[in-house]
Amino acid sequence: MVSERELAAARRLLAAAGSLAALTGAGVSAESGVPTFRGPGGLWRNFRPEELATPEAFARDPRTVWEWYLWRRGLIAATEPNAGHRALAAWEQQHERFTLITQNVDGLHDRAGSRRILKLHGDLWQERCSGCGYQRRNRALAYPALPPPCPDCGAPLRPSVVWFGEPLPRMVWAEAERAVAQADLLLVVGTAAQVYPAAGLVEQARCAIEVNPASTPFSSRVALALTGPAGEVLPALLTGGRDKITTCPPPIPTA
Ligand code: BV8
Ligand code: ZN
Repeated sequence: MVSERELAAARRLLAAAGSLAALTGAGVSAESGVPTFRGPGGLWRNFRPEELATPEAFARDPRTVWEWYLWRRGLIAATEPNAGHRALAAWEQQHERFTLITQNVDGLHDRAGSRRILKLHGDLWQERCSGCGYQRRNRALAYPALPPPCPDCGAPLRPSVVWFGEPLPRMVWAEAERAVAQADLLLVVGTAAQVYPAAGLVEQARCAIEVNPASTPFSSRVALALTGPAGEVLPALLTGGRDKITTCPPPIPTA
């Protein structure tokens, strides 16, 4: 659990930060009921990432890959954003200099009201053609045939997410690196910090606070590791506190 003393220290760092960025992972959606990737009962539990979240898997068996994504869409459609998503959306409304960067493809930050979101790994509710440039937003939970054909050229449509071995969207990645470089403080929320290059943003942060019930490779290197669930810690942290200002400890040493 997070102590009041740790929360007060985190609020002081937050109050001292002129600009803030947040990097979220699957853990921020855990309290909404969306399984994480690596946790108990996680999405990867029954599959290996290489089996489904790669272009090779899609080329080999597009039907199975689509079935997995449609199953995830159905699961996510039945959930709601939680207090952690809403706290980040509320912070964005009150602070100009705030950038939300997410590894998640579930769309729960959008549904919580966040507007300025850098989606590093794409969006489960977006589809694009593997042949031409066609793309669309779609909330379909089922299709008459899998993979769905592109309405323009007939080639298979794919979920517009970034698979392993695929590059992140260049502009989004550049904006995320710039946001972290300009941020006085980075909130690292609900990520095991195992997937790169996203996890590398934590190393680039001047000062970071981690929110996670478990430890990660960065827990010993951030300014503060708040050991608790995002749905509780973020509202407590982002409601603000008027403690005296402090400065952040020295930058995170690279590994
Ligand atoms: C790239 C979209 C280069 C799809 C995802 C060989 C070849 C190429 C690259 C590599 C390679 N070997 C390694 C790499 C790099 C690879 C990588 O990092 N692999 C890892 C596994 C080692 N990365 C890539 O391939 C990336 N691309 O490098 O391209 C390139 C460049 C130019 C040209 C060509 C190629 C692409 C990576 C993106 C993969 N796509 N998602 C989909 O969703 O299906 S990744 C996937 O993992 C999700 O996006 C997820 O968000 C992300 C990270 O996982 P986490 O979010 O951290 O989730 P996890 O379950 O792991 O952890 C949850 C955490 O929450 C835990 O810590 C838990 O304690 C915590 N938690 C639980 N409950 C709560 C909580 N926290 C707070 N509150 C709670 N209540
Ligand atoms: Zn097409």
